Amino acid sequence: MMTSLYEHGPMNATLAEGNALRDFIFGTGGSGHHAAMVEETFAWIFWIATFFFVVLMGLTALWSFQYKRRSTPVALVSSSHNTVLETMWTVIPLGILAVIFFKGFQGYLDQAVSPAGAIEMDVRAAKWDWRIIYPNGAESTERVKLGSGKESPIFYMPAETPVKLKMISSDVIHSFYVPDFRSKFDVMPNRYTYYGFNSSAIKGSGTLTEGPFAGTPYEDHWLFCAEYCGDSHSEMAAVIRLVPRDAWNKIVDGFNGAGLTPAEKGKRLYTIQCASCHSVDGSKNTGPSWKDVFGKTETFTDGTSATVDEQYVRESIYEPAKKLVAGYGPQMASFKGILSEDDVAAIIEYMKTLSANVKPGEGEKK
Ligand code: HEC
Ligand SMILES: [Cu+2]
Repeated sequence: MMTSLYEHGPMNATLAEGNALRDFIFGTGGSGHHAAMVEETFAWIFWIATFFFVVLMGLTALWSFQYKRRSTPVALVSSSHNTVLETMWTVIPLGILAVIFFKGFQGYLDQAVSPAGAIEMDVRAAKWDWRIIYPNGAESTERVKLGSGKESPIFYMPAETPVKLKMISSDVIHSFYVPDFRSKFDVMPNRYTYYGFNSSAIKGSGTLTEGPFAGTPYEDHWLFCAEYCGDSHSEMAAVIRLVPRDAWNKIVDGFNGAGLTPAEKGKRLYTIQCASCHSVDGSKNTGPSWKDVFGKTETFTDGTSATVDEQYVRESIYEPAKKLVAGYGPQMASFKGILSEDDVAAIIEYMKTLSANVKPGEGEKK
């Protein structure tokens, strides 16, 4: 189990080891088949640029010395035109740029078009959480603590498997960025974007030590948001954990949450979608804490007030901007179309368990 974003060491490399330049530029830890492609293209561009830098700077230095103004300032007549030279310095760079373009385009298409037979998963981005919905509809409930104390999800992915991610945002533009995969894809509101890759084999960064899958080898890769999306953008992180395909099937089945009570289901939803802005311990975050909120009298920015009851909570989830709690801004996006009535009911039950305003037994779901 990782403890902190900052303490965590480099992820293990899957590409040729011992390339000092590559390691210097990218760090180690490339994973997935795109990483090698991106690094290769980058190396090409790097060496072409280095070559021209050396040639141009060398000639500049040489000629400024050679043609330095000496005692007899006689201006030489320079030829106005050299067709051969001009054709060459047009055609050769054009060819080089065309090669760079095609290599880059090929790499882009390879990521945007998913490999055949890929397992499809949904990625949902919202300020400031990543969610991955597995093919069985389940979501990960495992969390890793970042250096700031924020808990971020651990997404399980099958190793050596083609994977297709269908991504959408429910608010602003985010960007799905996995440095180890050398890939970055925008995640937009109102439009699906796709990112496909063949996951690497596990090179063994460790074995799970806890839970029913103890002993399973795994390998972790950080996921970040690479599009500035507001206050907690820098904490919009998650861990992508590769595990063997058969273990993945079982782990993901274990996430489906069958047999939970409404309050437990509400807690799950809270952990996955609300915890980045709402605490349950009374501390103020981007949004108000949920501790003791149910049943209390809330005051709004327009000076009015209301009791926090079921009706109000439902409205706050579906139309958060309608009543703004005094002291807070309109940061929360609507969960209409994202949370069902059942989900909202479950969250209400969970909020009741957090509030001293609800007497034990009162209002409990029978
Ligand atoms: C991006 C940050 C953010 C996220 C994520 C978020 N909220 Fe909020 N929420 C806020 C802010 C800010 C307020 C206060 C302003 C307002 O009333 O809209 C608020 C207010 C609320 C209120 C009213 C609380 C009160 O004290 O009166 C409820 C209920 C609520 N949110 C539920 C949810 C639920 C349920 C989720 C997850 C499904 C969620 N929120 C996710 C930011 C967020
Ligand atoms: Cu973001």
